[in-house]
Formats: sequence, C-alpha cells, structure tokens
Amino acid sequence: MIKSRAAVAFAPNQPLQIVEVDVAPPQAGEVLVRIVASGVCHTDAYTLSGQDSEGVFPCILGHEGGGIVEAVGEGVTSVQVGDHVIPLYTAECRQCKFCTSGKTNLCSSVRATQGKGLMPDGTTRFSYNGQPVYHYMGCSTFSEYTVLPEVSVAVIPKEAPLEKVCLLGCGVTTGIGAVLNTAKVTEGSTVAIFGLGGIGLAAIIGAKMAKASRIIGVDINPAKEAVARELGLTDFVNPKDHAKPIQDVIVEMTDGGVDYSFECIGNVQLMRAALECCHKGWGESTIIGVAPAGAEISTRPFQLVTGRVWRGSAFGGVKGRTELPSYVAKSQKGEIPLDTFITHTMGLEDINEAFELMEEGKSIRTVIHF
Ligand code: NAD
Ligand code: AHE
Ligand code: ZN
Repeated sequence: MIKSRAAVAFAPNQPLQIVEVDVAPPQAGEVLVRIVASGVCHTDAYTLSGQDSEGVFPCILGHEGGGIVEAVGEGVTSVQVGDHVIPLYTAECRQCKFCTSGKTNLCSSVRATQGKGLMPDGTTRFSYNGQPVYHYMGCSTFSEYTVLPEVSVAVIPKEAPLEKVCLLGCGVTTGIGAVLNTAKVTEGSTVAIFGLGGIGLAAIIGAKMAKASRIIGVDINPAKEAVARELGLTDFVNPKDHAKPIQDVIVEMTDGGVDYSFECIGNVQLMRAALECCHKGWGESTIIGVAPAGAEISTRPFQLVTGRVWRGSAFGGVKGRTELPSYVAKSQKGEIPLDTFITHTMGLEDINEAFELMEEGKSIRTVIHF
C-alpha cells in the first residue's frame, strides 16, 4: 500500500475533499501511474452533479491526465516502469470483438467493470479509512497515484510535456477526432459547432484540418467568440441574439443548412437543433455532448427520411494506444495548439475552484499540477 493525495468526491454535489487515500499495488495486467497533471472536463462536473447513471460515490474523478509508470503488475508487457502515459477511458485491448471489428474504438475488455467504478477483477485499488473508494472512467486522475489496466494507457514520448498533452486524454482528442474520424468532414464543407468549450474549440481545429470552407460556432457565452476565431471560426452565432429557433438561423445563413454539425454541450434541445440545421439530402450531425441520465432526443422522423444523418462519437472515435502518439506528435509540431486551451493552472488543493471556473464559463481548461 502507498499513500496518495487525492481529491475525493464523497457524495454528489459536494465539494471534492483533499485527503490521503491508500492505493493498493497493481495486480496482474495493471499499472501504477504517478499523475503529473490532469485537465478538468465538463464530464467530471456532470458526474459530480449526480446526473450520471454510472456515477458511484465515494470516487476519485478525473480522466484527462498525464503521468509516469511507477510499477507494473504481473504479466504486463506493453508498458514499462518510467514510461510516460496518457490514461484512457476508452481502452484498446486489440483483441475483443469491438477492437477487431475495424468499425469502432469502443473496446469492451474492461468497460463493464469500469462503469461500476471497479478494476477488472471487481475490486478497487483505492481506500480511505479502510473503506473502498471507487475508480472513475477507469482513470481517476485527480489522485497523485492511480492504478489502471495495462490496456487503458497510451505510451507517449518522454519529450512531450505531460502538463499540456494531458488534454489529449479527453477534450482535445474528442473534438478533433469527432470531425476527422466520426463525421469524416470533407474539404470545402460547411460546419456548425454547438458549444465552444474544450470540445467545441477542438472540433474547430478538426474542421480546419479537414479544410472546411465555413465553420459556424454557436454559444450563449460571447466571451468564446475571440478564442474560437483564433482557431479558425468564421461565424459566431449567439442564440440569445435571435428570436427564431437557432436551426432556422443557420439554415438561412447557409442556403439550406450545413454539411456537418456537432453538438458539444450535452443539451437534448440543442442536439435537435444541430440535426435540424443540417442540409436536406446529406447533412450529418454528430452528438458529442453527454446528456443527463434519462434525457431523450427527439425530432420528426421526416428529418431523417429526407436524408439527414444522426450519429454520435466517444473519444472522437480514437483508438488511444494506437493513435494518441500521433496526436502528441501533432501538438509537438504546433498543429494542435494546446496552450490555447489552458486558461488556468493550479494545485490539487484548489481543484474546487477549477469546477467553479468551468461552471461560470470563465475557463476553457484548468490543468491541475500535482
Ligand atoms: P464546457 O463546459 O467547456 O463547454 C460547453 C460550452 O457550451 C460552453 O462554452 C457553454 O457556454 C456552451 N453552452 C452551454 N449551454 C449552451 C446553450 N444553451 N447554447 C449554446 N451554448 C451553450 O464543456 P466541454 O468540456 O467542452 O464538454 C462539452 C460536452 O461534451 C459535455 O457534455 C461533456 O460531458 C461532453 N464530452 C463528451 C465526450 C465524448 O467522448 N462524447 C468527451 C468529452 C466531453
Ligand atoms: N456514464 C455516462 C456516459 C457518459 C459518456 O457518454 N461518456 C463518453 C465520454 S465523456 C468524456 O468526457 C463516452 O466515451 N462514452 C462511451 C462510453 O463507453 O462510456 C452515462 O450517461 O451513463
Ligand atoms: Zn472528458
């Protein structure tokens, strides 16, 4: 057992508490990672709010981290002590039906236990005062030390700054990947992006990479316009400035609708708007935002009958162990400007402030330094 400083979510809607938890050694097929830095994603806040049907408490949140392997369990072959890694909430075992399908990044190897806050053997490695503390999304990066399955870490070059490339563990990769892998946006296309937080801004980068001709951003926070334009946004639309439904505004702006849209908020009304602002006959809308448990999407089936397509994307369709090194390389070459996303940095003791900044719309990403 080792001691680890961690931000524990003891109950929904309560501030995280910084305590010293006990961490058990990695078991067979597992690795112990010392977390160097972790971003805070809106999904952490969503789970803390109690709206996540998979939220179990007490738990250690955080899933956008970067760290260094400190120890490996029995039988671990693909990772060594000293390797720099990015934890993966979407594992990649390369053996399951999903991994071998060539159709999806949704690996099934550890997903069932991961969703219950447990390691693959059905137990936890974290405890506090002798009581179990649950894992989160298979990552729990708001802890100085965490334990992950071997299949849930991507090894990256040691030169990459972990306090920046940690953002590739979720937000930045998700937005870019949704555009390039899921929607497969083509050159010259028109794109609408709903929500210009970490995910939506990354989707702008993806749309630029895909050589989209027009990139329309939708957000109720006018402060997002400047940074979005810096990344390549061509038009900013604030729904508060318009009386008519926002899908109608976009359809008018684009002679019938956009070729591709992305919902990066987690609001089912905006998921509908994102679908309905797509062009008749071919427009495709991708849902990225995570809606509260029990929420449902709706539209007139006629929207689909007349050729619009509705799809969704998890972690940008990216297979982490295979593809993350190329995202790291792109960030190293300046093709993915991670600095633009990092509006705040702070120590673990101030992590509740990071959640407040996000809720107030004042941050894009806060990176916690350990
Ligand atoms: P964020 O809080 O940084 O950004 C959300 C943005 O949406 C903000 O700019 C906010 O002003 C805007 N917004 C909120 N309500 C709006 C409204 N009614 N109309 C227009 N704009 C509105 O969040 P984020 O970290 O970028 O995450 C965005 C969503 O993506 C969340 O739901 C998160 O859970 C989800 N997510 C999904 C995946 C995935 O793999 N599918 C990965 C990461 C995050
Ligand atoms: N537990 C949630 C599901 C939330 C969800 O959809 N998560 C996204 C990643 S969000 C990262 O910030 C995802 O990858 N989903 C696919 C998966 O396998 O979880 C709920 O609503 O139950
Ligand atoms: Zn996330």
